[in-house]
Amino acid sequence: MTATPTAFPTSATSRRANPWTADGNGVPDECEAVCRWDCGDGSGFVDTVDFLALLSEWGQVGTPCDGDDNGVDTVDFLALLANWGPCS
Ligand SMILES: [Ca+2]
Ligand SMILES: [Ca+2]
Repeated sequence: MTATPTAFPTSATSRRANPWTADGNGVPDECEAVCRWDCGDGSGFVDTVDFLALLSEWGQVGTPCDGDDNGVDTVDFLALLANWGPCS
């Protein structure tokens, strides 16, 4: 007896439920990952504006420039510097 292999679902049901923005902040996650440190003005560049935004948020938890939700600190500062420039 020959059995026909069961096909994998081809519909969109196997895709992520919400590919747009999982955290509901309106920023596409795909862009958000790349532009994570464009946290000051969303200009598409990690630049001085974002650096100043990070400084203004220093010590605060859960702000746009707090990359790891433990308060804006040196780790976030160094990560911002490491991602300096266009988000592309
Ligand atoms: Ca910026
Ligand atoms: Ca942090």
